Amino acid sequence: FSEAGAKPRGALIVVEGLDRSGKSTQCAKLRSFLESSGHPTELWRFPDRETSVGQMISAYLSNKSQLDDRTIHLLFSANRWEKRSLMEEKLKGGTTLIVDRYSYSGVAFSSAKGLGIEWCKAPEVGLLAPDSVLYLDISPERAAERGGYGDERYERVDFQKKVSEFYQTLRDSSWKIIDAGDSMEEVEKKIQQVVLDKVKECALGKSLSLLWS
Ligand code: T5A
Ligand code: NA
Repeated sequence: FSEAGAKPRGALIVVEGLDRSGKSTQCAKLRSFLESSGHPTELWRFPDRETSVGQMISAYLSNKSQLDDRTIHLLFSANRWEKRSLMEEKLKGGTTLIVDRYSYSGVAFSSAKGLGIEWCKAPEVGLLAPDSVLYLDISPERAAERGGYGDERYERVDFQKKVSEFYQTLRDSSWKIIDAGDSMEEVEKKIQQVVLDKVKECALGKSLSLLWS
């Protein structure tokens, strides 16, 4: 993507963390920050509840429907695959994408239910690998004290503990651990420099790679 005349590509920035760790709050702040710094940016989220697959996922999460554990896992994955080509197009066109949850959520949540981690990773192989994963680190107990907790299927402290253990097994060099117990402003500041550096690196020709190969 660094050939002469090619547009500098956008960065794929993923934000992960337990339920109520502050991901959506920080994604919105990060988007305004990047845009005001002159970087074309879009905010995406998974599950994308707008698509037909996303509507099935949404019904499941709000306990309006029941699905077998493997079935819902594959739907979450399909929901990422249905956006993959658009994702690549946007990045190559120079747009930075901030993505609120991605394959790491997919694997951590399903593994916490007892599905094998390798089985969980398999359908994610070949999706675009993030340039940076910001992991908002908070204890399940503190997260549970935050607004709206307990409304959806996975929002139970014991389950979130298991999820956090599986998240740790997925860490690699693209991850940055952010203390999400700090104030919103502190968290925001910590994220900004990490992301700005990554956006510059991508514009200078860092190549896109694929999960988990
Ligand atoms: N899932 C997801 C899978 O099982 N497989 C998958 O493949 C994927 C993609 C839905 C569920 O699906 C699972 C994971 C989830 O259980 P979702 O739609 O992302 O995922 O969930 P939401 O309910 O939208 O979001 P979260 O519960 O994860 O919350 P956030 O986005 O982490 O937190 P946020 O920003 O909404 O903040 C929560 C509250 O805390 C306050 C906010 O004001 C808000 O009230 N807050 C703070 N308070 C104090 N200090 C701070 N620093 C704060 N930051 C935020
Ligand atoms: Na959210």
